[in-house]
Amino acid sequence: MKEIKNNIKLSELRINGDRLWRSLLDMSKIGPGIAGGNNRQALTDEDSKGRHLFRKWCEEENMQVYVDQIGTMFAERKGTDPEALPLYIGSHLDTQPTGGKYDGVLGVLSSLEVIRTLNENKIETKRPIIITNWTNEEGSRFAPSMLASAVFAGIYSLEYAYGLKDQDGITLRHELERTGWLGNEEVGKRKMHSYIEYHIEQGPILEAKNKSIGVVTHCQGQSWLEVTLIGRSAHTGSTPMDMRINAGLAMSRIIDAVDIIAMNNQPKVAGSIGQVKFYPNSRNVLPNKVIFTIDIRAVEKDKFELMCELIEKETLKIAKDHNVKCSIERIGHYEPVEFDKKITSTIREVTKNLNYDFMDIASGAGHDATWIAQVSPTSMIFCPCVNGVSHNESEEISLEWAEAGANVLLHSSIEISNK
Ligand code: HGY
Ligand code: MN
Ligand code: MN
Repeated sequence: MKEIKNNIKLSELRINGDRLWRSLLDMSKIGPGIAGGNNRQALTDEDSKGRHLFRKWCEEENMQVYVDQIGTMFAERKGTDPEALPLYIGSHLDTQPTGGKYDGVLGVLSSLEVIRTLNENKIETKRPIIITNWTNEEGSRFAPSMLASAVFAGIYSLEYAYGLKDQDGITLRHELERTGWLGNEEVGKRKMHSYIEYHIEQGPILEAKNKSIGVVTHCQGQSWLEVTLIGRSAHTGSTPMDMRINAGLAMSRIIDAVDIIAMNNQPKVAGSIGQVKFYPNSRNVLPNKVIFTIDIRAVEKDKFELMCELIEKETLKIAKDHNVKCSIERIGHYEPVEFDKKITSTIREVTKNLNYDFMDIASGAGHDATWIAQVSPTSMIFCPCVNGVSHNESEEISLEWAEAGANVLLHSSIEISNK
């Protein structure tokens, strides 16, 4: 086995956990939330500051940083064979409005830690290794989520993405220009050998089973249905109960129905509503319009299709029963994904060689890897998170967990970039 500096064997090489932890904490100081987490929504000034810090760190590692037309960042470490297709590793730096410090960020900064470790040990790889920061993964400011990776995979056009608006009516394109992250590289022109994304599990399974590593074999499907109900504005005091056209009430019945359908189709399905808008949103006016998004998830294809069908049917029925007009627009959708078996087995073998406890797992959350799997052999590595909490400012992981996953990413990267 190759000897490297201080005569340690390549197999004994490990990342520097303290350095990774310092980078995570330094990044978390940008766009702080109100309760210890982060609010660095896509293409805000805070997101831009985080991107500049990431670019500075990459340039300190002599990486060339490229930016494409949707703002995705690609930091390249050259390989010995410039003709070899690169290995891509990475995730996203944008956060939810009440996000944690690790969702997405752990994957990007662990990828940087892999490069730092290779550089300080003067380890060359055949393939270039490219760290990626995908724009607008969260979809909280601009829906749908995982937007840039979807455009990269040819799912959505760049024009469609440019025209997406946030809740203040500001377009994604405007924000790319305003923050200076409108790159000139054509989106999706890059060819990949493979892509690995390291991410927190965002669920309770690994911690409950006392496993340090999740070898991610699948990602559940996700569908976002934006529902608009039209009722009639009326006085909440003087309008008799039996004379109301109450869009708010119909919405509450639909929210309940979504939960019942999901509970009746367990296991491995989820149905939720996270965003609701009332118009005119006045305390003593019945809403004339409500807009809300139903988030549907399932691991298995047939259950996913069934959930989407049942929920859409029940939504239309409840609206009719309440005499409110209803329109449903699918604003985000991807089928359940099985990740590449070869990449997944490399991750599993590396994990075994590093003696970490692991289990195979399906991802409950969506990730950029879900779309990149359409255009390149792709897989994921998970680490546990405390009580499975995520999309919450109290999201927490341990240094040991972070380190274990980053070591699996390091050795998977060495393995694959030398194949
Ligand atoms: O919605 C998700 O699963 C991810 O956070 N984009
Ligand atoms: Mn994420
Ligand atoms: Mn997220």
